Amino acid sequence: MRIDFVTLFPDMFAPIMDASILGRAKEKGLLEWGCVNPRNFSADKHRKVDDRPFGGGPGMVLMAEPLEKAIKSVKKKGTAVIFLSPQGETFTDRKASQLAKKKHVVLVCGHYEGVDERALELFDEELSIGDYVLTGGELPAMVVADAVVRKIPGVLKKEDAAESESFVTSLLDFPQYTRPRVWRGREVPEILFSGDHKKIAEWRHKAAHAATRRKRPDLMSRA
Ligand code: 4HQ
Repeated sequence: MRIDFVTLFPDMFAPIMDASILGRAKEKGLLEWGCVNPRNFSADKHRKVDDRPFGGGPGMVLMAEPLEKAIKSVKKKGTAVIFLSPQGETFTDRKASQLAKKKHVVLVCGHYEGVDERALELFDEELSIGDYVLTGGELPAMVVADAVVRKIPGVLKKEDAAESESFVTSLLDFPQYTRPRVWRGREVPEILFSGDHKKIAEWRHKAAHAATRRKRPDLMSRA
């Protein structure tokens, strides 16, 4: 997959996108990514990309023209163009699975008070990562990229296969334990030392149900 970020702050991306599992995905040839800066497509001699809102009010609005040119410079046949904003449909793990099937995704990061309303037609989808307001769309775009890239076959090790996970099974993860066997007087459940893999799987399934009922009952009532 290739991901292009349309952003006024391209320096924010490499520290996240080239580290850890995303970095390894790139090294393995499973991910390519790049940034395109609308400032490089500004018609203005001062490379202006924002202006004051018509009708007055605080802040600045991103102009449609440099955004359109930036998107057009990377868009191909079959590209999914996505705008990150609190006004979007909520991003979910299910949406991540859908996007993971795409060959090319463009994630457009807004700034300031938002973008000119007439630019919305440039996007296939508008997604929100949650009901809170951030300073820009860069972190949301990387959140989406992270959740999508880990779904690409070969990105995760076999052991933590993306399909067997929390949200896919619509349950929270079962509790995990590691050494030491006793910590501050608290013991690891005996069953985990039994060597009986069927019994352990049953116990984990029950524990996942109990945790979901207690912490996220809203997940249980879903499909
Ligand atoms: N912003 N989910 C404001 C977000 C956001 C979110 C991105 C801040 C867009 C204009 N994006 N800019 N929450 O808070 O996606």
